[in-house]
Amino acid sequence: MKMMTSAAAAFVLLASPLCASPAAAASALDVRDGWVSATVPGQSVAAAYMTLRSATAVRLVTVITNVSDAAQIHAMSLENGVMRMRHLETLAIPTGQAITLAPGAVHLMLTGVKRPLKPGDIVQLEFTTVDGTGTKASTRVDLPVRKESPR
Ligand SMILES: [Cu+2]
Repeated sequence: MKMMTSAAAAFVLLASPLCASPAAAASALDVRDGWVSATVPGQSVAAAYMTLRSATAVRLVTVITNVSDAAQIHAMSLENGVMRMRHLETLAIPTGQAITLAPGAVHLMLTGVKRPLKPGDIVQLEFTTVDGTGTKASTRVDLPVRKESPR
């Protein structure tokens, strides 16, 4: 009887910090200042830029859109005086740190864009992240298209 009581007390102590943190809010990716570059006639690629934050450390693993066959995470680096794009499998988003995707830096590359994207269009993106425990979460955003040549 006494053991049951202490077990119950321990459960309450363990459970309360979990109850205090809303799981849904903690797993959601905060996407700000996002935009997608307009396509250049004859080209089927576009780039997406934004600032990403997360309340918990996560890795961005998948991005899908309603306008392209695929979306890849790309990094740009200067190699022997030439800017090169490198495909990243995942993008780490440490707790509370702003990760900025910008022209000339890390960006999302939309490939196989199905129709021309022009300023004023809206592109839906869905991000899938994985946290340290392997739990997946998805975040959906609508980003405006702006006039800018994809790199
Ligand atoms: Cu790229």
